[in-house]
Amino acid sequence: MSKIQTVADTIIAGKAKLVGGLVQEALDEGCDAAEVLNAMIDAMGVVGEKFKNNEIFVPEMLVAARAMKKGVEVLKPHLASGAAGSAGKMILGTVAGDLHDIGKNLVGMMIESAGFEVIDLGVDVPTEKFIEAVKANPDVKIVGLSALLTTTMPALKDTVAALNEQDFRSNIKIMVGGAPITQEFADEIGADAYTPDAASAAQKAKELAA
Ligand code: B1M
Repeated sequence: MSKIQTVADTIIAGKAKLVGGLVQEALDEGCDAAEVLNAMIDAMGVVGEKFKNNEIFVPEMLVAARAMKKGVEVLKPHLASGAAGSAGKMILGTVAGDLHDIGKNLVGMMIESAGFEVIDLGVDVPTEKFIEAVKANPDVKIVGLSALLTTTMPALKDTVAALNEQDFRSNIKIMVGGAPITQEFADEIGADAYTPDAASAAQKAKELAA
């Protein structure tokens, strides 16, 4: 079995203590960091499928998420390379009611490596906190919102609507993403951009801030 497959299987099994070492071994053997990351993302997809099929439950999803995070820690220096801050500032967060942060963290990491300073507000972020953060950072160029649940899509919509009403609106661009989000939904709620993954989010952020 390839080392990358072992990393993926270890994430699915939620063996957080082993993942860091295995990712390092994969890198030492010459595996490409992006390839390792993609296999890890696919592993979380497998975890999601197992959850949907009632083969595993929330605690198992949680340990898989912990394992994924341990692997990302080891990968981070190999993926992120840009000089933070030179492209501008971005505020990022997962919307109210939503605790998923692995995708958001990857988006933040890739956007940082595209040269942005990322102010990460975390998960379950209420609308007012996004607004306060923009007011506290008037030079911010982009606000990025992540939502992973169909049940938090309305919170995403409400946050975008509230941001759209602010005096600072013409100074910022709003980017949205997350598994249930589509370009159509982004257009409907008045966001400036939707991207399906972390790499395209970084590319889009550079375009929007140029
Ligand atoms: Co949850 N969960 N979860 N979960 N979870 C999903 C999302 C689910 C699809 C699983 C399933 O049923 N197949 C399902 C949602 C169904 C739906 O809404 N249609 C689900 C559910 C139901 C739930 C709970 C309701 C379960 C329960 O309690 N009964 C609960 C909700 C809690 C809450 O948020 N209030 C819950 C809880 C959890 C855990 C806490 C246990 C854990 C999260 C831990 C953490 O994040 N720290 C968890 C996990 C791990 C998952 C799955 C298995 C994996 C998510 C993940 O990290 N994926 C997930 C199944 C799946 O995704 N297939 C699932 C990997 C990550 C790299 O991908 O986050 O999609 P993703 O990010 C991508 C893109 O979406 C995009 O780029 C990223 C990287 O390429 N992207 C952006 C994300 N944000 C972006 C922002 C952008 C641009 C792109 O611009 C700003």
